[in-house]
Amino acid sequence: VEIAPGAVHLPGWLGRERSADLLAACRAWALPPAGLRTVLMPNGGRMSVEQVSLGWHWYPYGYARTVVDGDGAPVKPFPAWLGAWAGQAVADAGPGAEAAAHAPAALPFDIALVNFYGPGARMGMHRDSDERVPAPVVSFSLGDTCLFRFGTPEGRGRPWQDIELRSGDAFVFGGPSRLAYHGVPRTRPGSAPAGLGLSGRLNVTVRVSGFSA
Ligand code: MD3
Ligand code: FE
Repeated sequence: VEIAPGAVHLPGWLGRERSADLLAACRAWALPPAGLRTVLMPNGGRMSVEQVSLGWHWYPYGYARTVVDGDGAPVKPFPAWLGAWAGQAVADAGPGAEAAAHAPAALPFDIALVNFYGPGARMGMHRDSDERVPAPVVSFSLGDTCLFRFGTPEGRGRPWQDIELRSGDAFVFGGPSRLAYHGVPRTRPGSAPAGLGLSGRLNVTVRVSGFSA
């Protein structure tokens, strides 16, 4: 389902097996060193979402190989299988999600950001511009349903579209949607599928850094 040019929602794409495997991997990634942490923003506020990075460590605003704003440990490796899933989701999304200026698979996926939303956690409207190439971003959701707000590249305000993201959904943001503002105004605590065994919401975004080493 294409909700805007290059923004393709793939409901239920993960299925049960990949959902269970991704959740198990997230539990391991959450552990220290270089595990789950809240991010202190330059304005002094702390993000309500807890986050862990793979491949390259994101901090406001850049990427590093160590947790420069936390325990200082080397970032955990980015697993090849997660890059393969993201590449398959991009292929399943169809040609609109490929950035015009970016040849498919010209560069491999090499970053994942794992976001954990406990009760009341949210993410304000922002855009993701710390990567150096226009490759698509692929998002995978697990656990509680959330309200996802998708705006325009022009600014944080309206117009926007409100969409529910559910456990098992994939979303590909490529082409003109890659630099659109977006956020998560709320989750729906208790809405996770009973069989999964997750309280709260996890979102994994898979990205191409464009960094050389
Ligand atoms: C559109 N995560 O990690 S996923 C983020 O649910 C982030 O945790 C949200 O925004 C979450 O930066 C939303 C959907 C998403 C992720 C990355 C994008 C949409 C995007 C990058 C570019 C355009
Ligand atoms: Fe984002």
